[in-house]
Amino acid sequence: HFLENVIMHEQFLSGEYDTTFIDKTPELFVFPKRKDRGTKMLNYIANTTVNGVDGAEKVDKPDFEPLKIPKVNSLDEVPRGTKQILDEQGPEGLSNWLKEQKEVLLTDTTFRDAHQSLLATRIRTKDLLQIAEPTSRLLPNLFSVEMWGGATFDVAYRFLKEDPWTRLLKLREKMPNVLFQMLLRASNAVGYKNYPDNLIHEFVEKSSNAGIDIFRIFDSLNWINGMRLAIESVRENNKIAEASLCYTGDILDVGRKKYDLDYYKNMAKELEASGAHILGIKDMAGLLKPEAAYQLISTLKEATDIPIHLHTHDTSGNGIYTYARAIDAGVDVVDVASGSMAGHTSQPSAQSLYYALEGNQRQPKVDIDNYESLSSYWEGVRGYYKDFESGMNAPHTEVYFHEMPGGQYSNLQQQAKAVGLGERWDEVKAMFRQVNDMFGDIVKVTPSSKVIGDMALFMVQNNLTEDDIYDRGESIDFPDSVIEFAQGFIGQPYQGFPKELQRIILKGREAITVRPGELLDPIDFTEVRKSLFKTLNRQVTSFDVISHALYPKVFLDYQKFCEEYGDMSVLDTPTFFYGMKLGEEIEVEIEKGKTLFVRLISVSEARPDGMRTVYFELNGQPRQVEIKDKS
Ligand code: 3PY
Ligand code: ZN
Repeated sequence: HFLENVIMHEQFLSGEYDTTFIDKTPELFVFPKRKDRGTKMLNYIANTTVNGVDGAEKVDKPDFEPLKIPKVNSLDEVPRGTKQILDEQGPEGLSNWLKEQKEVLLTDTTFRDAHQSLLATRIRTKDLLQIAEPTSRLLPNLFSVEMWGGATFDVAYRFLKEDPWTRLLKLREKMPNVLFQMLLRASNAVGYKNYPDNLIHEFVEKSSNAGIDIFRIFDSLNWINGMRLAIESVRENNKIAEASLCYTGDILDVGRKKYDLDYYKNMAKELEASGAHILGIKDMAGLLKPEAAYQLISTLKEATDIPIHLHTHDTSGNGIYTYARAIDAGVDVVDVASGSMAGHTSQPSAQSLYYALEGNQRQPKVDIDNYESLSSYWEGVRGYYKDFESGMNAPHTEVYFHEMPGGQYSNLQQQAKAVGLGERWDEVKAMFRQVNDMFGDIVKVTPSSKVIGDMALFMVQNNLTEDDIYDRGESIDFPDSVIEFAQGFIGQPYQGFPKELQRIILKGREAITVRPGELLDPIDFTEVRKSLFKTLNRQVTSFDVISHALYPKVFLDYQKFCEEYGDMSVLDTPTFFYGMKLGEEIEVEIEKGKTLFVRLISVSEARPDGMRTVYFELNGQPRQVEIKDKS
């Protein structure tokens, strides 16, 4: 603590100190009092056992089968992979290598989009980490593993009470051979609004240093002005810029002209000219039908000279067919998920695609048995998170109508339940489409999809129709995200805003047409660091500084949680979500080589003041914790 105090002291940071600094600065010797880790952890377990996990209904802890982790030998040399090609040949070299490959390559999204789309992004680092080394050794031929970005950043702090940077660093250690890919919402970084330019720059630099190789960059309105800064930042860090167009609408529908083949062709050429190493096609809702995929990929292959990476969601059930046609047209890489985490709102299954391409020259070169054994692991893990399942258990072709992104489906559904609209979910979906049309048919992907989702929830909740908005809009207080969208704070939609609706929402507020980043003051990182040091009373990392700048409240709430309970990412997932059963014993490795043994002995009835006593044994010693029963 002494060293921390010194290096974070204002005088030290500003360079205004001499040899008397230590003698004359008594506060350097003030150390924070720390509650012991065992006690904090028992508090968390006791609270979760009595009250359930924060914000969710209390559920009894189910019995789970042990997870099936495939055995690999850590002493064997790690097989070479695409990461080595990037490190040796740079992003251009990697891109050229990619174009030379005959077979289609695979990006595995199980560590990110698959669980974002199926389980509201809830898979914890612990469950990712124990399968990381087997994945790296059993699937060294993957093009990349998508494991960061999108909603994982926010959800890690907010719901999982863990640090997303630690996830990245730890996974990187276990998977040194396959490229790591993240989803970057361009000027919205991993958030829901535009951030200052220097924050985007800093974010890209620090995530490159921490282990990200490929940045899939998109703008939620396909507004290229909003993407250039991110593309340039990635290039400066010698990483791969996968600049992406978001696919919306239907190029096969001749009646729907706004987003036609030419629109995508022009966008792809512009992205290539902006410095993309790879062209991403981000079909975030799974709207790209098989023949549309064939036409789109053929056209873009001809119009550009960079490799093409296709991402889709299998909501309609047509994902494999879409990929098959894209592969016929020469797509270089496609996104798949491990079978047990695939399908529906997630990506198509890796194994299904493998078998679908039997006899095809472009069949991917992966070991299918290895894929199956990894998939068995994920099947077990998925069971831990069943309370977050969307309930979708068959293909939904209605996605062609509502156009809701796969990554949003389970989240919006959770949100709808939280505001008491669980029973009216069908209405929310229909309203989602209606709001899209009112807004002039926009690209819907985070954060523009959140704007549409917020407005749809708002209208259903308040029983408002489209006519009500036009007739009585002046007296309606619209959700903040909707106002910010109309102000131009997340960018400019293609062909502009519908003027009348924009006027009704703005109620006299100004709208901008320039890039929001041009107007936002840069962040003073040294200032943030200093003030964080004061608040947190500990050494502050560059990662903390960025996270605080992106999500001040979420970040500080997480710090408060850590102060109260400690680092709960060490708990096994069933205990993290459900607490413990009477008589159960668990082992918790709180750091390498230091394991605590916890047994739950009994829980008293609630007393008149609502308090209960929870009796444990911690490493054989009796311990008790007082907890307020909130039921
Ligand atoms: C995200 O931005 O989180 C997405 O997954 C968009 O599809
Ligand atoms: Zn996606």
